[in-house]
Amino acid sequence: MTTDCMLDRRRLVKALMRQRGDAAVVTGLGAPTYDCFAAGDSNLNFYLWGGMGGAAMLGLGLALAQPDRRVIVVTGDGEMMMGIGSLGTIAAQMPTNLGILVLDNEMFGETGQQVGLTGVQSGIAEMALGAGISRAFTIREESEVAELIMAVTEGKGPIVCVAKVQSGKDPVALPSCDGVLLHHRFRKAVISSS
Ligand SMILES: Cc1ncc(C[n+]2csc(CCOP(=O)(O)OP(=O)(O)O)c2C)c(N)n1
Repeated sequence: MTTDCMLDRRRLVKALMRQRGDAAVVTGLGAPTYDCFAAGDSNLNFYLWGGMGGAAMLGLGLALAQPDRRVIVVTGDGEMMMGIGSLGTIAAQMPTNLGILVLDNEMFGETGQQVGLTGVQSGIAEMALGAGISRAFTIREESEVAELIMAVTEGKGPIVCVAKVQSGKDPVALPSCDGVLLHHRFRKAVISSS
């Protein structure tokens, strides 16, 4: 991890969740899922326990199916890098209601803190711009958090925001890992509030 990664991920995610309104939130596996659950459970949260690389694409499908609802993807740098090609598809589909937040700790926290590619040369916001996403940026300072939250929750999408966050030393907060339950309660919540 470089000294770039200073933001408190739990505080950032908690602040984001306070401003989510009735957004559907898809969480990438590992620490981003725990961060979102720790901020408060919701039937409108869809926690991914697997499917590494699929969070942004799942968000795209939801955003297209629910055009009047905000869809927020909260994921990690490792998860996003695994599905990096999805950004080209998202740019092509241009869902205006999709905001993607990448919590970038420059490592695979879940599996033992191996250095990830964003800790070497790669920049996810730059890759998003290259994929054709018109708004993508990276923040490193607390003073930029409010702008990031506004962009993820309300900005005209598709938007990719990257926050350089500290490695997770936070207490693990585990939502249910019953996939059937998570699927049904999310589907019911989305349908009943559309
Ligand atoms: C296809 C696949 N490869 C590898 C894994 C193992 N794995 C689970 S979480 C994870 C790292 C996730 O890193 P990141 O998205 O950056 O999240 P962090 O925990 O660092 O916040 C890895 C490699 C997996 N679950 N699936």
